[in-house]
Amino acid sequence: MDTTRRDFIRYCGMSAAALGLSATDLLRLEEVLANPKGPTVLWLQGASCSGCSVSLLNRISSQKPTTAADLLINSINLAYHPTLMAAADDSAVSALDRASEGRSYILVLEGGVPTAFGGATCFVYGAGGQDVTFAQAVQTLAARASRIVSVGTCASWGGIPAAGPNVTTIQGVAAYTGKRTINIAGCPPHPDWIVWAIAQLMLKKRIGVDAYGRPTAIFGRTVHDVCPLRETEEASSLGQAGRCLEELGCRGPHTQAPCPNQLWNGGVSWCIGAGALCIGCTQSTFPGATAFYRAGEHDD
Ligand code: FSX
Ligand code: SF4
Repeated sequence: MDTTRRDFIRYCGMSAAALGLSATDLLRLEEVLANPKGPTVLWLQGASCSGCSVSLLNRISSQKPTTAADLLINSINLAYHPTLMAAADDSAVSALDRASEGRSYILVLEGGVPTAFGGATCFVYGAGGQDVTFAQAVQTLAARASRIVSVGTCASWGGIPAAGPNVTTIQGVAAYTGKRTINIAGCPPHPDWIVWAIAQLMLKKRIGVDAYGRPTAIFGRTVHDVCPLRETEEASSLGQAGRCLEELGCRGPHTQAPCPNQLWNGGVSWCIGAGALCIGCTQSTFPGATAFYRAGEHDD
């Protein structure tokens, strides 16, 4: 096993190691996007806010790989990523074509799939003089992918872009393609969850999933199961530190995620730790009916 691969596996152990991305790292990303020895990963973005990609790149580490660039360049052969790759226009599409023809690849999809209007509310690139919709790209690339990872709640089940009236009829990738996907839920997902899933697939390990396609190794327990505020006095309003937020609408009891144990932003905090409620972003029903989405409640 080469050193790079060993480094990557060490990183992937859901450890406290962290990643970051500097301007220099981005330049390196522009220079090197193909490691011929590495497994190929193709990453496409549809109806989303790009927060899943930002989450992946928001990783800071004192151990090798020290940066997201290390991770992406030296370990994952990320042959296509619309917002990270240096190539643009035809050369970017050529890179995608080259990477998807012949050899097997892991397809990582971020964002929901708009299906109304022939998918024409979300174009991802042009090919042969034709604009290609996200829906078309997903169908084509999913057909040849060795595995498909839905990164984020949008790609998994529709998420925020599919909320409310959903006039573009956004679907999750599995519902749209009819194919099995590994659903790395979260809006956004923790970077370790994303990397963990890709690593498991590169290592050809079996990933056990729940009824919603989420890996049980990550999403096997509820936030409430491991919340440090269990059995504490109920808060009657926000800002009462150290009190359980259930009466205020905390969704922790019904949300499968390890946030209390893992922490976010390089291990700094998590939603409840920062005084907010759990909003249930790893659930298939997210965002669900909240005051934000009830007609009239926010009208003047
Ligand atoms: Fe969705 Fe990703 Fe939420 Fe955003 O792009 S899971 S809207 S944080 O980031 O797809
Ligand atoms: Fe459960 Fe939320 Fe209370 Fe934590 S704050 S114990 S997750 S209800």
